[in-house]
Amino acid sequence: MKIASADVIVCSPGRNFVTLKLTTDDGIVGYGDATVNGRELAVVGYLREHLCPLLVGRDATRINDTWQYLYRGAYWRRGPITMASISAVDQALWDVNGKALGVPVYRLLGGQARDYLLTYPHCVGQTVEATVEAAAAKLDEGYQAIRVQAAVPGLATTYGVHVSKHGEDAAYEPAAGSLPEEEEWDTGRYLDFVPKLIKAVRDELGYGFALLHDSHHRLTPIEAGGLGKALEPYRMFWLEDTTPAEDQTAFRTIRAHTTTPLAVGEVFNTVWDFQTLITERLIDYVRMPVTHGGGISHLMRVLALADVYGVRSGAHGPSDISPVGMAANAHVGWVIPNFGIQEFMGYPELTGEVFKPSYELTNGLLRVSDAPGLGVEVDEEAAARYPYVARYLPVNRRQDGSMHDW
Ligand code: KDG
Ligand code: MG
Repeated sequence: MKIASADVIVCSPGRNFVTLKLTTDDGIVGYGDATVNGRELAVVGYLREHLCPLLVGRDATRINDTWQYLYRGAYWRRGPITMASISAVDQALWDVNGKALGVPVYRLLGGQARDYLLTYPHCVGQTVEATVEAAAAKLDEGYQAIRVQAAVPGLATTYGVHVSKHGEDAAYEPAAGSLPEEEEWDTGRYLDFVPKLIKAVRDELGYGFALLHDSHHRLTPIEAGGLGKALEPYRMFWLEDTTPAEDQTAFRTIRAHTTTPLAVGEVFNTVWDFQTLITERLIDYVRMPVTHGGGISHLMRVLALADVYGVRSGAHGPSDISPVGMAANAHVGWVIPNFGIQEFMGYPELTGEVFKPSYELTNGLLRVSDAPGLGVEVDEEAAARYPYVARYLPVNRRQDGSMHDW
């Protein structure tokens, strides 16, 4: 079975997605998600110009060898663009091989290890009261885990609580237009506010569910340690991305100050980004998703290392990872021993016109289907109706006008 063609589909059904389509000489089609929010066309260029020509004619059954060829064969390797591109190839090859054998990908990865995947949605509000209400509504729907974010008083904007045409939780839907939106940041106001928010959620709704919060890379290590300590009474499931993620040693300081569980890695893309964090037991959850982490093959390796150190999975699952990438996350979660939780933010309605996943989400529990491959159909005619829209993610400034991490 050889790869006969490699094509890239770029579409914007509610938001931008980049999808690699591989077709074999016997007509089997496999898909892989390569969406990097706000930098989509850089991945398209990497795929079209540099990877697709290498793929045509290759043996589609040699998934590991192709991965090594693309990774070791790239002298300028790693980074989100390269690793999302390699990931798309890897996902598409697993999809092809599952379809060729008539089995779901999870069967090829070792088989089912659990009956469902615990997921968490986003609960947001402009006030603490509105956020508690949003959280209560999700718990009423049957969710057992929720992430809460609320507007920080005194700031014009807060990460995670934008109001947009797709609803309140659209922080990750970049603004269409020529320049990034500018958000406002003040660490003091944030640190004063978050313990009050989390306390209100526990006081009003109790402790019978997993509670998560995302700091989105904005604190220093000592600030993060202090926040973790302040949140200890509220038994968080995790505190996410407290500090800028490129500094692994920051977690030594954070860990020394708090027992609140820590999650990191949604912007990571290789096992090397986790080496210190995992082997020194500095984190509790690996946030790297299939789409940005070199594919199913590479994420499985990272999670195998994590398992040795008692670290569990918690894959990134915002709406800027397509349903193909979400399905790939789910197949991995279905088979590994150290699954923790899966983020499932949800999609704009239009996305469903293009991507038809067969996984099912019921009462916050995600189940993969027995459809061959990854189990996601892509309607290419529908995709053509929604062309790419140039969009940036926001940037972040402190109140004195200087730049801060977004
Ligand atoms: O594109 C950026 C988003 O995916 C990111 O901001 C979402 O932090 C995020 C999360 O935890 O879902
Ligand atoms: Mg996050």
